[in-house]
Amino acid sequence: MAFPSNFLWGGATAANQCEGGYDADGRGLSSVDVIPFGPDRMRVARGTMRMLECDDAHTYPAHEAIDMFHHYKEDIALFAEMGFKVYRLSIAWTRILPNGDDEVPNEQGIAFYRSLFEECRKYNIEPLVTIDHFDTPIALIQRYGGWKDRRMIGAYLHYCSVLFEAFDDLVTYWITFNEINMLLHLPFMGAGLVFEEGENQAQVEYQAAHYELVASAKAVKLAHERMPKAKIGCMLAAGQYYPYSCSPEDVWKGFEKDRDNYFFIDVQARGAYPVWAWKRMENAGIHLDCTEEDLQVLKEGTVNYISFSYYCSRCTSADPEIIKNHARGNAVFEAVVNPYLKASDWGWQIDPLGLRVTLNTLYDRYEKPLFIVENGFGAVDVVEEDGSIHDPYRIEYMRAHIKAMKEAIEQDGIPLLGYTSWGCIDLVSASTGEMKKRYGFIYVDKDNEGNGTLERKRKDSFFWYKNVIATNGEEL
Ligand code: BGP
Repeated sequence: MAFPSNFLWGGATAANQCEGGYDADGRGLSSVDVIPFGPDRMRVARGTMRMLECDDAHTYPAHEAIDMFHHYKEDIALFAEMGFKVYRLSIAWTRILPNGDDEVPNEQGIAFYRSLFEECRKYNIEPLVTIDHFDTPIALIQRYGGWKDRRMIGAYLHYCSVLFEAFDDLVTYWITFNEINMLLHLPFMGAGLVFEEGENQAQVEYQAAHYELVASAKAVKLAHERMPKAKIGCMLAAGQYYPYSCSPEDVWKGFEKDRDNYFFIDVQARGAYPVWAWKRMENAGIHLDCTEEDLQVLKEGTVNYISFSYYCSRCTSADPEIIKNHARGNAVFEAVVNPYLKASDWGWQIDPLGLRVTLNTLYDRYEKPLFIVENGFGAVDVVEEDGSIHDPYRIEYMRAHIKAMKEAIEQDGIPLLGYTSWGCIDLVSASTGEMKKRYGFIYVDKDNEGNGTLERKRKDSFFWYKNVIATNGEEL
């Protein structure tokens, strides 16, 4: 048997993409609540358009999402029916601390998550909690400019200490920041950064990254002090860069691009900045506010495991002519179309072997247990007249990726803790804000315009995944 008997099969979501209830029970406004649907979405997410409150000219998909806030019992029962061993979710920072750093937490927010975790426990589902999934309280952006400011470390730590206190008895697995490298690609979404005219963007980004890394290390230390059994990890938006050709220039370009992403995990897993990063910052004129104490904290706060998302590999070239051939769906990560791969309707290229490459690269680099916490296929689904939903494309994608994962375990000896597919229930897309881009085993009746009954339905993939879990990955 390839998969260990305690392998954690399950699914993943994020608060802002599924909960809704954005102002319910005293919840405060967060960065993700003000990222609109439509043409301004990317400009806001990148921090080039300032939007710190909602206006009537835009719609905001996070406000209702799939209303898991009111449907969580039904949804967790469906996860249990599939046999989930683990459910990855994130906590909405402002449901706990409406202003980001309130001294007294919002009891209703705590009660909501306690009830949700208890519901998981009822079915022996292990909750895996992302502390910050693209989620910076608006009050802290207004006061501090988000992660531009060192004071964010204290606010985050306070938030962590509230969570550890409130949920210690119910949660063992934690992740400090979702896709921490996203900060370089979507700075507002990743770190609440809005750029002023003439601001040195790289300086701001690397400074914010430093504060997040210190905050992450402090959270790891705190978790271990407070909760001896806790396992706390980092999280990377992974996917290897392939050189478009075997020209040394292309190989070097791919190597450098990979490093830019691994940089964060290098710090979180090894406890220090890699030597090239200091040089790179020096050469780019970046002056980091970094104290001796920070360096010590980074050393002491290394993670227990490395979690990551994997949707596709990426491809790059040193040739400007090739670079023009931009892969549409990989737009967040600058990449060119790989001629050997097919793509989803959103242009995300499909590369199961790339998952094995990624697993091996990460293990070679860090020698820590790995956890795949996002993987999946965003597609348009059609509900047949009889209510059934046939999604063979999703099954095909997942079968190939789970097979690659199995090979990495069986043939390469990779220690893998678990697999949580992304958007196990349909939810709002992070990059486009659409409902139409569906990842779920469970269909949710809601469209891009916000219409629909929110009724949940099982897709074909629901029954397929249930059998995968029941056979511990033997039958794919
Ligand atoms: C990751 C995010 C998720 C999720 C996923 C799929 O970057 O961590 O929040 O949404 O990508 O992306 P999308 O929703 O854009 O299809």
